[in-house]
Amino acid sequence: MVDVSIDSLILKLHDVNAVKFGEYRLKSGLLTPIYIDLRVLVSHPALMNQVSSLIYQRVKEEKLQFDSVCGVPYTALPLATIICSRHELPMLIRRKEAKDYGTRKLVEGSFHEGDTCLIIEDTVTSGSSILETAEVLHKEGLKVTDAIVLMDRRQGGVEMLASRGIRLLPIISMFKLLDVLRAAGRIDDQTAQSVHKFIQENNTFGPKKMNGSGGSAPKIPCMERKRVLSYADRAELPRIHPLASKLLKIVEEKQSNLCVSADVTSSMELLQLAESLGPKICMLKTHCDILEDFTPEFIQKLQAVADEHNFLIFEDRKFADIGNTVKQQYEGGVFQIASWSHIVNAHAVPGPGVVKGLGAVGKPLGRGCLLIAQMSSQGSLATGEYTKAVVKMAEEHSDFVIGFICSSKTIEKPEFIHMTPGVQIQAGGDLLGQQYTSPEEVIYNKGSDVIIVGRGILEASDRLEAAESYRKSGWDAYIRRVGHSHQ
Ligand code: 5BU
Repeated sequence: MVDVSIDSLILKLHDVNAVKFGEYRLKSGLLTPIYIDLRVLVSHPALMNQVSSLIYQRVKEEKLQFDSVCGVPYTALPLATIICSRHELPMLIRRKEAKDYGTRKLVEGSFHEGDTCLIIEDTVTSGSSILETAEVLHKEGLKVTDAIVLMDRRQGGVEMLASRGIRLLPIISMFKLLDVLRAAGRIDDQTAQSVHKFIQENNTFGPKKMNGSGGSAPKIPCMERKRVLSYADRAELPRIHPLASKLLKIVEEKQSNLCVSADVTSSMELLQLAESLGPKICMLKTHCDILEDFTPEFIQKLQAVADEHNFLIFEDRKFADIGNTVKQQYEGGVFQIASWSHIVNAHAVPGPGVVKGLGAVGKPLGRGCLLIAQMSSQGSLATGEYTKAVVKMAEEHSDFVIGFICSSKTIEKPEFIHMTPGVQIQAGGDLLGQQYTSPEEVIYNKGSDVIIVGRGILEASDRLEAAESYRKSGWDAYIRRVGHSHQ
């Protein structure tokens, strides 16, 4: 329901030229292939109303608590006015310059010290305009905890504001915009790809790239104190494995660090799961040997769904034999895993031969491997010195090993991906030793990158709704982690 109206809004924004494609020069001098100018909205009252309704809907969905609303001048001012007038909410106006007579106030309207003010904005690139408004409000003794934006260009604004204690809630992301316009035939694949590339190469939050393409916004001083890199920054690290980079880009783009463990026994059900949960996940994990009806045709269909929804496939095969045997198990047999699974995992128990054997098959195909450094099950023997030895083995084979299955971050090298199973929002476990930790704990406290969730989603009465709630918990925890590391 919400998505439908967002899709139609995106098309209308394109109709009225609020979104333009071509070559535009930004204030910073940088050339951008997409230009978003929502100032034209004021000439389209029906659109103004639709946007205001969507913003207010978000306020309700998130159950936001605040005492007043402030629109960032100027474009968001009329939007804030419509929302406040319709719903009888007190509004504040931030002046751009203090007037030179009378009270010299920078914020107009009545408020008390300690009040919370919700910020509304039309477009965010780096987040600096929201931050400026928040700082003016802070000086007057007001608190700002949340901001809603109509269009998020996905260039680091969410992360930068999180680092300043402000949660940014976007209505439309750049990637959604591109998807809808492409699906409607408004732009071709090449245009969509060039904008994707531009966005990914011009993240304004984080270390600047050597080529100087640092984005369009003023630099925020706190960037230099950064400890946790964003997914987007890690994707660009010079020594990162291409598959790890691809995964991190997917995570960033879909705002999802959720891997669903599709532990079902029918290939039809697995395909339905992949199709319906595809938009919510960065990866789908399989156990192909529990399927009762595995066929090469099923695999072809699964690959098509993975392409359509842009997620990776991870066969949780847990190889654990001598190199020569795992090589055959990976490449051949009924399953021919190497031909379709982007990622596989292995136990380090046999020694480095297991990685070498798998690598002989996987490396030429561009595949990646995760080593099992820790397990989620009770009484697991993969702890302490064993875990350390696994990490060392990974470091020595980083041309094929892209990361770990683990319960918490095992190494401070941002090129490695940490993925954690045994995740449920409810605490507890099962009768066979599985132990569950929450997405918040795994991502925020344990420093892992991806949550792997099976029954938490599969056993829910509404799997799609459950997947969305895991996606959101995992993503919010990441935003908090990146944010706190900058304070
Ligand atoms: P669950 O339904 O969320 O408990 O499923 C967890 C999945 O992750 C399941 O497929 C396990 O085989 C897999 N798993 C795990 O739970 N713990 C581990 O340490 C490893 C894999 Br390795």
